[in-house]
Amino acid sequence: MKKLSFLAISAVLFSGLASTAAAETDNASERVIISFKEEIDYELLEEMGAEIHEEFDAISAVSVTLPDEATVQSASIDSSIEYIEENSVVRAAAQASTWGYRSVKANTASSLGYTGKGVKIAIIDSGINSKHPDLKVAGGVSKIANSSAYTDGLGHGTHVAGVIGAQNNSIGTVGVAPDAQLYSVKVLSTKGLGTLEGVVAGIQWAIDQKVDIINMSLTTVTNDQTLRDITKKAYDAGILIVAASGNERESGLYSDVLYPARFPSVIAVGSVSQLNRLSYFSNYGPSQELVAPGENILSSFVDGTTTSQNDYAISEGTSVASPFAAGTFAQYMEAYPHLSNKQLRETVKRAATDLGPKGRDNQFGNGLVQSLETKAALFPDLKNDVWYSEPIQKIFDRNIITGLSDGTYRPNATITRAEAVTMLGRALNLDKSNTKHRFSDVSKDSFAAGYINSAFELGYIKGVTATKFRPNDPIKRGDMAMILQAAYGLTSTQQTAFTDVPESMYYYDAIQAAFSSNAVTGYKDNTFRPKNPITRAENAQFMSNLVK
Ligand SMILES: [Ca+2]
Ligand SMILES: [Ca+2]
Repeated sequence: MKKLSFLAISAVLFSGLASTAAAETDNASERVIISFKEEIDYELLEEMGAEIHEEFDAISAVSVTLPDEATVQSASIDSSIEYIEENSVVRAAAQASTWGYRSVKANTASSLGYTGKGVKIAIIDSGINSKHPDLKVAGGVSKIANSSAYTDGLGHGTHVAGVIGAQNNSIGTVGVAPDAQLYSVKVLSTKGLGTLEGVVAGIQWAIDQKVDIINMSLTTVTNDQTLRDITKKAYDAGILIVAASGNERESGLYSDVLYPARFPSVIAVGSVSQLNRLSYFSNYGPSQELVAPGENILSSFVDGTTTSQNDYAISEGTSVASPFAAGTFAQYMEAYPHLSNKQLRETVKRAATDLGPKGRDNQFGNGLVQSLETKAALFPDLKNDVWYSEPIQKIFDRNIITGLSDGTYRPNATITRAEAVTMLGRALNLDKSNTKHRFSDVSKDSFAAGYINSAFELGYIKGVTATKFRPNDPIKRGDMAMILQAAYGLTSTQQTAFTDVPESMYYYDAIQAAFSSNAVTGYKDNTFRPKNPITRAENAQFMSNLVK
């Protein structure tokens, strides 16, 4: 559908340009075509101050003049708008994005500024034609016998490279991560064949170069221990490894994806059509992790039989799907630079569009890869510019908190008593290797044991009994106030009448002291809710009020 509407718009542009382009050249305003996801939103157009020239009802698009570039930018991230195209002869006639590019929402991420900047991607393949005018190659190596150059004699690696990194210019196509640094690791010959040794050496080279992402649009049917070990080593080194699931579905021989995609350290990417159906050729099974566009994709190419450098070809295969995922990972890596490869893996799986049966399934894995649709906050599940944004950023910067293992922050989740003491311990630089164990229910190996021992020794915390701390219980707001009062020596200067904090309660003094020291806040209805578990966002706010 998207491709059809794109073609329709191109046609309109060609026929309409003669009468309009010449008339409006030296104008600060922007003449563009806006395509809406549903119906044309006239109210929004009026808000933007758009002057409407043509309406294309059949494809829910309009050609308009917008007051300025800033309006175009803000419109480009409006959720009701599918895409905006410049109404210019050069763009429409020249560089074209593929349906796959739009399908993974690379256009949205790109308009937000995520283009893979600063991310190093090794393409372990047949080489890359570094003379292609639409590609930039940062470096590379050949692990092919009798060939020291990492140029491409097959076209396969050059096609993969274009899906990830075709330059955003006036020619050819545009990649998902055009600003990523591409490394050509040549392990496949001009016949498309390679050896285990070559692939392993290529991965080793990528590890040594400290790349961020490895793309392997190659498969083998054998479970090689060396290949398993080297991919695990790369993964443990923090590299995201993305690989093609394989094109052997029709053979009926395999009940899962092929190798190396099948290894746990590798993200297996299957292929879907423009209708989001699993491609007839795409392997699938229990190891399928994601799917991406893999049919009818135009990308850069090199034909070994000619001397032409600016070739393009339409191709299909999980080899094409894998780089769509790799490029998308580069965007996420740019947006969330402090997330680990494992956290990014979980983040991208969560963001995928579920296809087929609800939830993860063997055909589509976690679904269709999707890039960012909004400007990234500190963690993927946080929003920008809300009450907790600053406090969480502040205590993150001071290493008091980290995200969870799946990359989220979960602002509304509760925290355990052990976690609360750990944050306090980090904030106050307590001795985390203190071995004066006090509580029988705090394991000596617990991440919090040292901090709990130190905090107890200093009189900041008490047990719930003489020997029990209940480290895994959620901590209540009243109890957190008690800890903060003790740890920061807070004293009460005035009394505030929270309707739910009677003087008779054990936490009365602590809440008064913490509140009059501006360490804690109550609710608008004049309650403090001392018995409620504190949320991670609330605790971040309390801690940020106290740390310098
Ligand atoms: Ca281009
Ligand atoms: Ca599903």
